[in-house]
Amino acid sequence: MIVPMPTGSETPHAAHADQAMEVLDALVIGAGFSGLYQLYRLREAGFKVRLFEAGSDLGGVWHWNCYPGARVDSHVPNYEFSIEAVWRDWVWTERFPSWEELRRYFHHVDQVLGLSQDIRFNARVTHAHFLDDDNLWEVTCADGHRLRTRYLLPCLGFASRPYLPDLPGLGQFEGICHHTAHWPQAGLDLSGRRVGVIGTGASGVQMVQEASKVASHLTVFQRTPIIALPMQQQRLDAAEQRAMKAQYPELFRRREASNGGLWDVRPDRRSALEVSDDERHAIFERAWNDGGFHFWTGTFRDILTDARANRLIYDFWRERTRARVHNPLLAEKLAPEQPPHPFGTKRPSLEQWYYEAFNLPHVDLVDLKDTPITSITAAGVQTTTQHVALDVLVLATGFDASTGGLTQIDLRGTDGASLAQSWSEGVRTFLGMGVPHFPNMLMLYGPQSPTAFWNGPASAEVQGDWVVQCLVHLRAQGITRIEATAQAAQAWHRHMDMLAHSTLLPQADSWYMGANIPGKPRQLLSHAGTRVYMDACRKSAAEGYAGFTLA
Ligand code: N01
Repeated sequence: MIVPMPTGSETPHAAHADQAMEVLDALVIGAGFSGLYQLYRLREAGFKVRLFEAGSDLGGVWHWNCYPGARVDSHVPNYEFSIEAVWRDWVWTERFPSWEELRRYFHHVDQVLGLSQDIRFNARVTHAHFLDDDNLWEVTCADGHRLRTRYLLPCLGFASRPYLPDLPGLGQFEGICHHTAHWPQAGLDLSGRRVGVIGTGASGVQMVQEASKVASHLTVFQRTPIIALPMQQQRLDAAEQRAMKAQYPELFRRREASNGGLWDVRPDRRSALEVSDDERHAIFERAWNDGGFHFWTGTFRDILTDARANRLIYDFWRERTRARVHNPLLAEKLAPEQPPHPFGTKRPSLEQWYYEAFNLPHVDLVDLKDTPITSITAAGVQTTTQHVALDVLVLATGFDASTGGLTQIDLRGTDGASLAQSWSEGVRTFLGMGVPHFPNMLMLYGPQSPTAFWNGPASAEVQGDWVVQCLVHLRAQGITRIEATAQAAQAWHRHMDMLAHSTLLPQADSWYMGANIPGKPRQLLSHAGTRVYMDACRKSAAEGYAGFTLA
């Protein structure tokens, strides 16, 4: 544990050196996969490193998202560290583990790697200001704790700032109301209650499935239908997993080399348009049965780039989905004839009995496109045509994704502007890691990295190794400052834009495009090609960190 330093009356802007203040080589923010990997590897490399975590435990999103039914949608063993000491003695019970099992996994990781001794929990970073003369960051937490660090490594994930929509009267609701990512850690019993869920993204789908089993009445407020894919959940056998462990090193090597970080999800190299109807159908069918993201990114190479190929997979999905919903009017709401957006350009969710839930007599769907919410009342939700009385209102309304976790910290670099101000017209980074005017800050799993299109643990390790090697290089060369150049960031922005427009992704109002938050600049926030991305990172390193100024 870090011994808390005395908190003086100095403001975070204090420029003078405080003799008592701890000075680190690196401070990691966030105890999810990326942050924990940085702590582990940097400590191993001999850096004086600590980790600050806003929550009271490890796990990142798996600490905060403890709503009923929350579970990962990348299957194991893809979704775990490739560190042998960690995987050797660990077995999973399910192919797509629940948040409870993921928390147990994080505790196992901690037990094996001894990480929490260098983590300060309940430490929400509120300010980080760069001290230009010293090439150090001065970091302040909500409780006033401060320290200085050469390198600042935000590992905030893309979903650390929940989005609460500006619904009139939200504060007046007298029942229980929670955002899915602020679910009570002690849990909340929904049995016998009238539950309303606003939002039908991945969180909403999981919430609806569980609530449908216990609520006395469930109302789902849908603005845009989700294209939810069959999870094909499985119980896993411990003996089979142990037998498979001999292959793990090879699987993880393939995961590292894959596009997206799932070793077994690979599309056919052909176009969906160049095969016969029968063959295309067979490939769709196989991916459907394989479950998970096989049906999203594991069929044909042009599903996300060619509108005609995209429509073919949408129609397959729609036919399968409609067959599960008894009421044809409801089926049309959930799986409409005209796609709400091209297939897969909004994040598909994985479901188990989502569509069947709507066949239950106590489950209703309210289509907010037809009848929008006019206000939240003390007793429920008022739409243009009805009042829905509720005991529990769940806001499954998503996140200020990718940037929100960073911009809510008062991060200030060399020009005095905050990161939020610097990005008010749009994100500018080099390689999604460095930001001009913010020296010695390298972001992991952040905006303009492949983040949303990259399996978390794979990204934590592959991108994480790049950062560790970079810091080792700087130390060996006696360099104390690294900063992305404005030219490199501009070129990266053009590259991202070109990439976005080579796909169908800009056609959806998704959080991928920043389009779920009113007023947020519209741009593709994640790099859509892991291999191209890592090639660019390696090229920069091979050229002495081209695109960065070293001093
Ligand atoms: O959030 P979302 P999420 N009035 O932004 C609706 C990951 N994740 O928390 O589509 C009414 O996807 C909004 O409607 P619309 C995963 O990457 C993973 O579900 O904008 N509705 C939408 O339906 C995922 O993609 C896992 O029209 C409003 C919903 O709220 C990401 O996190 C589990 C509204 C938000 O959906 C985010 O998922 C959970 C309003 N004013 C999350 N504002 C797993 O691993 C918003 N909505 C399984």
